Amino acid sequence: MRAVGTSSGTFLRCRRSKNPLHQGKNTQASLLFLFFSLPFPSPDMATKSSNTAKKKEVKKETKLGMTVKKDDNFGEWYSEVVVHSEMIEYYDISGCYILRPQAMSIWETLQKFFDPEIKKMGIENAYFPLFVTENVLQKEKDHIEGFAPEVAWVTKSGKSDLEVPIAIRPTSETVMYPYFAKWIRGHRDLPLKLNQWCNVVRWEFSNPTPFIRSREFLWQEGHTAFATKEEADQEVLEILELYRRVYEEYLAVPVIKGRKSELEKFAGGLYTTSVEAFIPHTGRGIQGATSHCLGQNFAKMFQINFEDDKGEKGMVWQNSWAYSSRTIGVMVMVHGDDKGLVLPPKVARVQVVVIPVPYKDADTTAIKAACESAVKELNTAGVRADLDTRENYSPGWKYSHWEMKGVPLRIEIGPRDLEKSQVRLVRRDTGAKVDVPMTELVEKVQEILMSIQENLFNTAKEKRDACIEKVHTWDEFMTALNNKKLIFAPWCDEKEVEEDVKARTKGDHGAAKTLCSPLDQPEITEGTVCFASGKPAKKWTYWGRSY
Ligand code: 87F
Repeated sequence: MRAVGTSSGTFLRCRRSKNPLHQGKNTQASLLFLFFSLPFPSPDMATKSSNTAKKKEVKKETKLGMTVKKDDNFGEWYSEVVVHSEMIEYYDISGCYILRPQAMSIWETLQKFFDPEIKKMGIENAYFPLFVTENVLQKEKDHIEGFAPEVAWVTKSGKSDLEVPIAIRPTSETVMYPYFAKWIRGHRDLPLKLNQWCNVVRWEFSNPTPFIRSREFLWQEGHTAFATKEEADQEVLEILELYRRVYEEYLAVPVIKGRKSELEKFAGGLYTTSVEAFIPHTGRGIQGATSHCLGQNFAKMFQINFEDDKGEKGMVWQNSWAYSSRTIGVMVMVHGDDKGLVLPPKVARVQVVVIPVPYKDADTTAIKAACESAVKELNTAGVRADLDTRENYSPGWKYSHWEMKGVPLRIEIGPRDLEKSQVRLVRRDTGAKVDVPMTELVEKVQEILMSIQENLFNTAKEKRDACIEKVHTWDEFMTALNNKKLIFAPWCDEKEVEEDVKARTKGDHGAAKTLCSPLDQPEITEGTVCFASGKPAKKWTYWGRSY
């Protein structure tokens, strides 16, 4: 990547990836786009055509955009879901994606939960620059070494080379910590607790996937400094609990809170905790978010010192923690089905879509009025309801359209409903239909939305739990791995043994590694040995292939 100049400033230009995987995705993206744009016009186009066409043409019920089944080809299914649900648009730089309102609104909902929670903990928002000099970036050599190939650089402004190349932040430790050193003098300056909402760039070369592995992504990164290790330890767990809530309470995705192995932890830190999700369809674990205790490693490097109340010099204890737009991808993978996206009501931009079902000679004006009043009533009660009044699409087409977009609940109102003063509610998660009296509309809708949120979590948990396999021996481990299980095994907690397991399981699908050792540990009974080394087991640990 290099910067190219225009009259208005510095731009980044990237060579197209030679990696066939990347090219494949782009080709696939354009095919998807073609497929989608030909037979099924977007809502905008639909409105325009309905305004201009003299004769209103009602489209026949055709099969909507989803062509691949989740069980048949998970990767292609995922690409279809994120595009057809209008969350993602592919972009002409491999690994970069447009987050459309449908995706951004989910990100904003998570932000609206997380931001006030960290503020209650005394954490303040700040914003540090996107760019970092080579000098500063390389300051913490050990930390940056393994990551160096992923750092993107700006080397030009207009036609001239920059005097020194400037990196784009892949994370902000080295950007922030020189200023932590400047701002922290005495114990009264502690704790210093900052967070920033921003984008970061990591020029990944392995299989880019929308939300899950993209070259630019959104995240929050928290960076805090304390006088004592105890305070830092406590915060690590408080943040981890917030991450659990993001996944479980909002995205309805079950996660395991745990500690990373020495091999898998952030090398620059003291220890790493994470929430880990699991994708049953691929049998892969996925790190959902991380909360690190950095110890005093960065304090040493950046000389972040302070004078305590007795006038003695000390070094700060630091943490850093982040969750990213990956959260959205995990949600899509866990809940989505053959009809498309399935959104938990708490994060759905539209929670309820109301669809008029006019029959030939029915009183369409009365049906429309009933629909409008239902939407109004729901909106007033705080339910995010929307009305699909488009006249050039059949009700059946609309059902599939909104199902593909993941809307949790659909309301149908037809002549017979009108006669009986009732509406029909159809759940996206189970497909269950129920007729309710109009007088109980708000109450019933609220009840069902809560039940959908709960059901999505419970179903996901049941499916995940059904994949967990407890093993004690190497043979059991290999069988479970080949059966795409989330493996739970007693382990000696030795780095060399994990390296050995990785080496022995290396193959086309990637090696198995530790996901985390759950904070909630079952007892290690007398005589329990490590499944891989036969040495005495020290902890129970989750293993598997991962994203
Ligand atoms: C890629 C390029 C350069 C991960 C990188 O997890 C540097 C890095 O430091 C890098 N990829 N990391 C580790 C990030 C650690 C840490 N940073 C703050 C977090 C939470 C938020």
